[in-house]
Amino acid sequence: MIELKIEGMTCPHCVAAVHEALAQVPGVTRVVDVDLTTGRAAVEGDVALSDLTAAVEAAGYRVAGE
Ligand SMILES: [Cu+2]
Repeated sequence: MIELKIEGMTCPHCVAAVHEALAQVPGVTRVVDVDLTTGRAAVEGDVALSDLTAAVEAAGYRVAGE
């Protein structure tokens, strides 16, 4: 499982957008969680963190520490 911290989510619509963005990254088999309050996201699959970060940024959000 790969965990990342998302910045910029302010409402359930943001959570849905991030969930969708992560789910569409090749190699992701499951989006385990995207939490609005903590910003925590977790995905399963064989995928590079950089690809997840790129997808999150393309959706208009940021990954903490990247
Ligand atoms: Cu929102």
